[in-house]
Amino acid sequence: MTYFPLPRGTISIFRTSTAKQLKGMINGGPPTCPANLESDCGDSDEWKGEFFPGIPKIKYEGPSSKNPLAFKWYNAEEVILGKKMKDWFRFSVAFWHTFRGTGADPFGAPTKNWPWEDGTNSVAMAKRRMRANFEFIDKLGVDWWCFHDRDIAPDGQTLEETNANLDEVVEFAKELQGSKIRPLWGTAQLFLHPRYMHGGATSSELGVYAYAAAQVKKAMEVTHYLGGENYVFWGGREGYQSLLNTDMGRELDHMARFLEAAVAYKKKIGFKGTLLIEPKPQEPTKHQYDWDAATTANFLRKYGLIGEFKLNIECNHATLAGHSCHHELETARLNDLLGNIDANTGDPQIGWDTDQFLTDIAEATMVMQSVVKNGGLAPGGFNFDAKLRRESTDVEDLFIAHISGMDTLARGLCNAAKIIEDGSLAELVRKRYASFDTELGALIETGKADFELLEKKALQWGEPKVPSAKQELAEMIFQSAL
Ligand code: XUL
Ligand code: CO
Repeated sequence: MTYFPLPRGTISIFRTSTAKQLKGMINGGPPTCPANLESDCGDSDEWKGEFFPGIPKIKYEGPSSKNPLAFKWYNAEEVILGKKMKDWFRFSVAFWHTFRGTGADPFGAPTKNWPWEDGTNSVAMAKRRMRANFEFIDKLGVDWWCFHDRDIAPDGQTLEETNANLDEVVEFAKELQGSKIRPLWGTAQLFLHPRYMHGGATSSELGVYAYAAAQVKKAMEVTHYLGGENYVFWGGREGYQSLLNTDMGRELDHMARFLEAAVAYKKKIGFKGTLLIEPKPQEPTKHQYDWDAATTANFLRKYGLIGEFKLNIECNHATLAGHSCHHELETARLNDLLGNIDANTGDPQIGWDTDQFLTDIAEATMVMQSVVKNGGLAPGGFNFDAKLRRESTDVEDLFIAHISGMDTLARGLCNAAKIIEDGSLAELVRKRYASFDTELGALIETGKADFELLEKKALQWGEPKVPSAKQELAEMIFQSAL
C-alpha cells in the first residue's frame, strides 16, 4: 500500500474548518473528504438507509454477462480441484484502501467524495464508516476484511485515549461482523505518525521501540478479540535511508527481539492465528529489512524464528524487488512460508507501489499455480491490498474493482486447474529432469554421491548430451490454457 496523505494544514482546509474538524485533523491526521468540510462534524454514526443504494448483492452470472455488477468467473460455491472457489480464495477487503483511500497523491488533493464522509476523523465517523464497510462486504459476498489499528479508529491525545477510541470502534465492529465475517488479519500502523520516522522496532530511540511494542500488543489483542485468523507485520519504516548513520546489525537484532516478544505475547493471550511478515524492498525507506521472501526467510532462520512466522506475499512488492509475484510465491512455498497473498499488481511503466487490482490473466494463472501447489492458503487468503485509481470516483467503482479482481483470480484458478488436469506442462518438467530419475540421480539427491564417484562417471561417459529446455513449448502449453 502507498500512503500519500494530504499535507497537513494547507491554508484552504484550515480556513474552512470548524474547531471540531481541526481537532480531528490534528489528532488523527488529514480529513478524508475536504469537499465536505462545510458539512457539520457528525457526532453521530447515524446514517439513514443504505450506504450503497442501487447496488444489489453481487451474483454470479457467467462469462457471457455484460453486467458490471455481476461476477463472470467467480462462482463461490463451484468446486475446482476438490475445493470450493470461496475456500481457495478467502477474499478480503482492505479497509485502508476501500474506506480510507482518498485519491490524494503528492501533487494533488483527495478526489474521493464518498457521501457518508463528513470530513472528520471522529470516533462517530469511524463507526459510520465501519457500517459502510460491512454493507460493502455483505453486498460483495466475501467473509473477510483486513485493517490497521489507525485506519479504523482515530488517535487520541494519549496512548490511553487512542486505545479507548480503538476499543469503542472494535466493539462496534464486533457487533456488525455477526457470526460469519471476521478479519483475515489485523495489523498496527507504525509508519504514518512522525514518532515512527526512524522506524518502530528498528527506531534508534528506545521510547519509540516501547511505544511500537505497546501499539502492536493492543493491535494483537483487538485482532484476537474480533476472531482474526492472522496478524501481519509490515515494516513500514523498518529499514534505513543511509548506512552512514545506521547500525544495521543492532537494528536487525532489535527487530528480532521485537518479533520474539510478539510470539510470546501471542502465546500468552491464546491467539492461535498465524503471524505473517510482509516483505517489501523499499518505500517508504530506501532499503527495508524485509526486502523479499528470501531475505526474510534468512532473517527468520538466523534468529530462530522460522517456525513462528509465515509470509504475506504482495505482488506489487515482488515486482518492486525485481521479481515476479510467481517467484516470490514459489520462494515462500518452498520454504514452507506461504501464508497469505496481498492481491494486487504494479504498473510496468511506473516505478512505485501503485497497488492496482490484478487484471492480468496470465499473472493470475501463475499465482494460482503456486496456491494450488501449496494446497491453498488457509488460514490465510487473498487480501485486496489494492485501490482505485485517483480518477475513479464513483462509489460503484469500489465494487467494479473488487469484482474485476475476484474474476481475474477465479479465471487464474480455472486455468491452473486446466494446466494441472492436462498434465503436459508437468510432463515437460518431469522429462527435463529425467536423467536424475536413475540410480546415480538418487544417490546425488540423497547426498550419497561424492566427487570421486562423480568423476568416475564423467570419465566413463565423456561429453554429456545436453537436451533443449523447450521453453517456447512450455509457453505454448501455458498460453493455450488462458
Ligand atoms: C504497504 C502494504 C501495507 C501492508 C499492511 O505497501 O502493503 O498495506 O499490507 O501494513
Ligand atoms: Co500489503
